[in-house]
Amino acid sequence: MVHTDRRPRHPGAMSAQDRPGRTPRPQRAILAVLGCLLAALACLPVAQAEDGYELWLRYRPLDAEQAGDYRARFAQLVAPAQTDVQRVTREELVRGLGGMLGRAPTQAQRADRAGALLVGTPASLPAIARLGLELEGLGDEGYLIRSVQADGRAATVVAANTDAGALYGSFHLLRLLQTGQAVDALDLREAPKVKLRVLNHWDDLNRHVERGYSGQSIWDWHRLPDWLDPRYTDYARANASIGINGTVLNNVNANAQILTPMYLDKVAALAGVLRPYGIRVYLSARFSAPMEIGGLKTADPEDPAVRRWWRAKTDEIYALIPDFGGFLVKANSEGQPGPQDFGRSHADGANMLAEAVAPHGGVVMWRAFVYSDEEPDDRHKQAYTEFVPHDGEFRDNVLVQVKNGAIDFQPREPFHPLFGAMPKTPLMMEFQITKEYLGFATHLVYLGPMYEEVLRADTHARGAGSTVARVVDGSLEGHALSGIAGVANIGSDRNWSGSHFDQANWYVFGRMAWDPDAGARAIAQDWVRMTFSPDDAVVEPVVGMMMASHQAAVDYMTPLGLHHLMGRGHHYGPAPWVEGGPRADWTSVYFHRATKDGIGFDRTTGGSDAVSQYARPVAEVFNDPARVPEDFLLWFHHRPWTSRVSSGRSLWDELVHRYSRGVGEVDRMQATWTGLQGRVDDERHHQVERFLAIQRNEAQWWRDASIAYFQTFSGLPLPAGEAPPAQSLEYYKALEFPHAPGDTQ
Ligand code: GCW
Repeated sequence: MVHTDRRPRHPGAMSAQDRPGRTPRPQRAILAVLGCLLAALACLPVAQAEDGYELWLRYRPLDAEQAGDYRARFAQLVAPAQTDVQRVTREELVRGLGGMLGRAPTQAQRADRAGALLVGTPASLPAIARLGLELEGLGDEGYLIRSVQADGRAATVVAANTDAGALYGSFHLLRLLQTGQAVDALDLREAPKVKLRVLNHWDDLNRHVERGYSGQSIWDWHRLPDWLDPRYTDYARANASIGINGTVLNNVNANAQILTPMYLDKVAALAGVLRPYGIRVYLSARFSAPMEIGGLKTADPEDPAVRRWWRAKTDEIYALIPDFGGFLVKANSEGQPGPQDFGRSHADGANMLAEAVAPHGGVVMWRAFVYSDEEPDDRHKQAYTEFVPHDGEFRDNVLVQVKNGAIDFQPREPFHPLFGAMPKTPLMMEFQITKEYLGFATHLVYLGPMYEEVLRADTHARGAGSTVARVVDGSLEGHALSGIAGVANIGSDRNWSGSHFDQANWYVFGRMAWDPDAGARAIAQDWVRMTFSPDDAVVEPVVGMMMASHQAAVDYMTPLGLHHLMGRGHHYGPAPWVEGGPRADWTSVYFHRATKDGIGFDRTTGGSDAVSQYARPVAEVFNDPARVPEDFLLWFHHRPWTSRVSSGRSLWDELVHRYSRGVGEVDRMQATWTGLQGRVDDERHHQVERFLAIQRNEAQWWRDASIAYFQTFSGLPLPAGEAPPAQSLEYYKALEFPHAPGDTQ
């Protein structure tokens, strides 16, 4: 990426001694010897730093045979660079093709030989216009990639209606080469199914990142706007390569200062870096900003002065950033201010902001992650209870942003009952990419299977096949606006995400936001090929580890539908014993409800009745202990310790079995990874190996602490062959982690 290119020089490149020179003879001889030495050195394989900075855009030289084949296909590049987007597209192609094929293609204004690559739009490149391709239906971000005859010669074309489409198509073409695909008969058509594909940074202005485990915030606010860290460009490249087209720069627990002129200048500078890559910036707005930075006495959305303030503020933002995306808002949730503070509804609050951004084409993403302080009801039910009555009241540039599950990004949650329950409102998915509840950045947990499970879940809102994906992409109810957000795992760490494997979660988020029907396994295969090695002997075992990793973490942390059992505040490690404190629904005991009789949260019709928030066919399944997917058994049911589960074991024995199974899976991951030594560069191999060792220890800790604790309720012995916890329950309870990363401030 933006750093010294340490690739070995291409053997054919001319060096000083090859050139006809005028140097006197004796010196020439010495220089010739030196030159030969230098040339020899240049041809030695130079170890390339593999510190993870380049992500999946490494563009390492391909093997000779493949490179030769591709080189003939991409000998000449015809890609205009009249606009910023066109310029970065061409730069990326030159960088990518040059890196992989050993030499950059020659560049030309028009194709005049076989093996040209034409990139652009009918407007930007006459040769593309002449091809008469069917670009209708590709919208303003889609593209096609096709092997064609252009003016009688074999060529490859990446064509789109817009520059952004051509950029996305170019990244796709590079991916084909990175993953070793045949390129002689290409005929690909792609358009994103979801309109807004957005990262949410939970980054504070002092560079602390809430639930961030990869260093400080990537945004160096203090040095902005004058210093534009090259990382911003590489961040934009990485995002564009997976189709992300928006980013919310600051934490939803927002500081109103981001809306002051000083910070807006910084935001505008970032927007300038991201714009050529098709990425719009958005900001989290603090609802009480008119009082905090506007000098008003109220932030009541019905107050004319408040409305005027937001309109003026919005106009000010658009004057600086004409393509500003809009606002993300966390309101009346976990102590954040909101319209309810003034007796108004979520719709009133959202609509006020929506009205301000509407003339500029902006949107409001209003979060549904709400649960009230006073509300004694099951927290699972509260978002639905608060939002469903307002369906149909939101302006048409408002999206309601819903977490994948009803509690809070737990290791596994059933899909949120709001999906399918607000047909008149575009519902945006909010996934968490940062692993707040899944081992921070040290545990290898690939989130692809979890995203896939949620997106493919059937809400039955309009009969069978009404998947969450169809709700989110807008097709179920015919919404033009649609969106997916991911809480970013990006920070200042050299490898961006805190660990090499956490890069895969950023990657899969983008790919699934573009196509919610994409498969987690295929995406993992692409990622491994691009990030580690195209060697099948690496790809298959690594993909195997990744695909098993989410279930493994669920097993060793919260099996059978248990949830919210982590340490208080920082959320690090097991703490099923957490009780007391400011609110019951911030404790573990509230969620697991273990007693001498059994364990689990009764959300059936006889319990909190959360099941009834789902469409009838789903509710019936969840309500029935014999039919509910076992992965959600204790999410919806309180079950006796001795009741039988499908394996034939008692619930207690199954619980212990699953805890151990999770730990066992980490053992297998370690063995697989150790076996890859020498096939993966030492630098990354070593770190992953050490992180897996941490994960193994912590998996054991989760198992042991949880079993020691739950055994005090079940009173049952461990099944035969199960090792007792290594330490006493008191030992685990006494552990403290005062400076665990990512905590709220
Ligand atoms: O997951 C919880 C986190 C909070 C977070 C909140 C939210 C930004 O523990 O740190 O605050 O959810 O999503 O608003």
